[in-house]
Amino acid sequence: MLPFPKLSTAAFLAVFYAPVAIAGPFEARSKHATHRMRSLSRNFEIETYHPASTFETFGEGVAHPLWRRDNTNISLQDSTVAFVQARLAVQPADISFRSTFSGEMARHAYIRQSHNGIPFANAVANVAFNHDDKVVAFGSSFVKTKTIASSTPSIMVEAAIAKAERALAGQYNGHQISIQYLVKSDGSVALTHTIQIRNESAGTWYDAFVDAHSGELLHITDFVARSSYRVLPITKQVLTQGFETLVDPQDPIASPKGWHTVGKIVYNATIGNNAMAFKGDSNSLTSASSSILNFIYNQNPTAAPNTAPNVDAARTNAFYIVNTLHDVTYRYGFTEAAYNFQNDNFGKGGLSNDAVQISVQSSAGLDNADFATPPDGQPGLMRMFLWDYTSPERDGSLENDIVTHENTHGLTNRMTGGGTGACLQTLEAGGLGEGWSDAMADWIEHTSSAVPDFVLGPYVIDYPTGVRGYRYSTNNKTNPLRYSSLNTYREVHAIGEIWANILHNVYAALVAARGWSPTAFTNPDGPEGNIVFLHLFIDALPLQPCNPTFINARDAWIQADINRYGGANRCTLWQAFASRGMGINAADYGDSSAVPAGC
Ligand SMILES: *[C@@H]1O[C@H](CO)[C@@H](O)[C@H](O)[C@H]1NC(C)=O
Ligand SMILES: *[C@@H]1O[C@H](CO)[C@@H](O)[C@H](O)[C@H]1NC(C)=O
Ligand SMILES: *[C@@H]1O[C@H](CO)[C@@H](O)[C@H](O)[C@H]1NC(C)=O
Ligand SMILES: *[C@@H]1O[C@H](CO)[C@@H](O)[C@H](O)[C@H]1NC(C)=O
Ligand SMILES: [Ca+2]
Ligand SMILES: [Zn+2]
Repeated sequence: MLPFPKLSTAAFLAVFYAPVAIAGPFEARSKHATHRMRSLSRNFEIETYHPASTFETFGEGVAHPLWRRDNTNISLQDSTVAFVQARLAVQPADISFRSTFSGEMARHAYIRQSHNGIPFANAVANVAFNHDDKVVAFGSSFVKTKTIASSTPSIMVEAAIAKAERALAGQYNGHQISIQYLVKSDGSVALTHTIQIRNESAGTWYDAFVDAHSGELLHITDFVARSSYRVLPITKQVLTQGFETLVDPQDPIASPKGWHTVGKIVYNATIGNNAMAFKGDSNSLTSASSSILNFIYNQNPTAAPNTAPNVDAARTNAFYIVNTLHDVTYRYGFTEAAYNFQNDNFGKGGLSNDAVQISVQSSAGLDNADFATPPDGQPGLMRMFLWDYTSPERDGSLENDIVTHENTHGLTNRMTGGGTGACLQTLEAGGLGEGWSDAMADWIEHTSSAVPDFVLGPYVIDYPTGVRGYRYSTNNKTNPLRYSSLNTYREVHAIGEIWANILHNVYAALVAARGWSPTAFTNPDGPEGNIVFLHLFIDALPLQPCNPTFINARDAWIQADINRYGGANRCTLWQAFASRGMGINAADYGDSSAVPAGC
């Protein structure tokens, strides 16, 4: 924590805002945090580059150059520009605003480096301010530019579209094309045409960055978060799920017009303001079974999932889960202004017309599911597949932890980096994404203060230990994963297991320290540990930098606790992180069990 200095602005700048290092080009260090190799087809791979982020958190906050004790009435934009200008020694003309939002505990500004008025795609920064208008977190991947391409394209956009469509085996989807700068790993800066390419039958959806001078495809953002589930030996286990009839499960605060109304229209089917659930195409919804808004379809476990009434039971369940998650996470801060998924935003900020589309029993795959998160204002797409480990097959839409896992990709991709859907792209950040998705499924299934081991996907593959390598557990023999396991893991779901298990232990520690609330879904104001956990989970997302590392993600939790609880859970959090190798000296995938002095 830095004290507030009583100095003139000029002196203050010199003393407290000595510019921090700006990320240089790729150096000889682990590439987890900066790169991702993607195989797009059998003979085409592309390695994407995201300049390393610096991330600092400031506890009770530091003053920015325009801060005045007697007047905190300065715009978020002005405060942000002043802080970043001082901190990074860049000019205001080098800064362009992407978006801002005010959460309960912090106000967030997301900016991009820019040159001649053209923003950079992969050099971004985020600044968070607390209620005193002091800076509490700063993440940046701004770069020192060396050679920078001319800002006037020499390749026409039509040629760039053709190149991107060919390379990515899809079609330009009509979304507005932009010109953006892109930092390459050698430090040079290219000018690009940025074009969305989709292939609906293949389930792909990219932003393609085509060099506007050479015509080369330089970079992609992959909007689809896929899940793959490891196969375990099949033994006998049947998970019988108890269906119940719930009446009015919607939360009137989070969904003021319920789950079936958009504008003045009340839909008599699995469609509404937050989500629509269909099979095949968007006309194939489940209609109400009797008078309006009754969806009573009794699943028949001995019949194939794609026969009546099982299709309707599946659409109804997926629709119910996605809406419930919308409502619960809304209470904890995933609101319209925080880039959530809704058709009508009721004038509360953010971009609308982006409710989640749920493709139930999608024929595009088997034994899996996925979720595409394009930027705020474009609908998320969840595709749920059938699983053929059993006969009849089982339906992922009827296993709530699979639906929850997928839907949480939408939460984390939208709330990290300001609604772009582009900030969990590195291997390490993608791994965190998988981890949060498992951790949310873990969180939402608790029905008491007990913290049993958690297993993901036992129903769909009909196997008691589910689809992951280990159960999530507080017992380090049951689950031996630690921060240093990142040294040997090379795949996003495997890396996600490390993070989800750390969060399982953070959850257990918070519940042990602060107890458990049975009303956490609709009352986020209690002091209990399960409520604290979900607040910190969600508050940390917008604090962390674009493409966070594990260390960044941990630091964002610690800062989120300072913002909301004045650091009351600091030692509990540090002890839990340290128990799995993420103590204060953890770095470069080397464990540390050290906690701060006094803990
Ligand atoms: C804060 O700024 C707003 C808009 O510029 C202005 O209307 C308001 O009077 C200001 N309040 C104070 C306390 O300066
Ligand atoms: C979309 O992908 C399928 C394979 O899944 C391929 O056959 C088709 O040609 C692709 N479409 C385009 C426009 O490239
Ligand atoms: C809703 O659908 C049900 C069953 O399909 C039907 O009986 C009912 O009349 C419909 N209600 C409205 C308002 O369309
Ligand atoms: C595993 O857990 C036990 C019991 O909590 C503890 O004593 C031991 O130090 C832990 N081992 C490691 C490697 O953290
Ligand atoms: Ca939105
Ligand atoms: Zn996933």
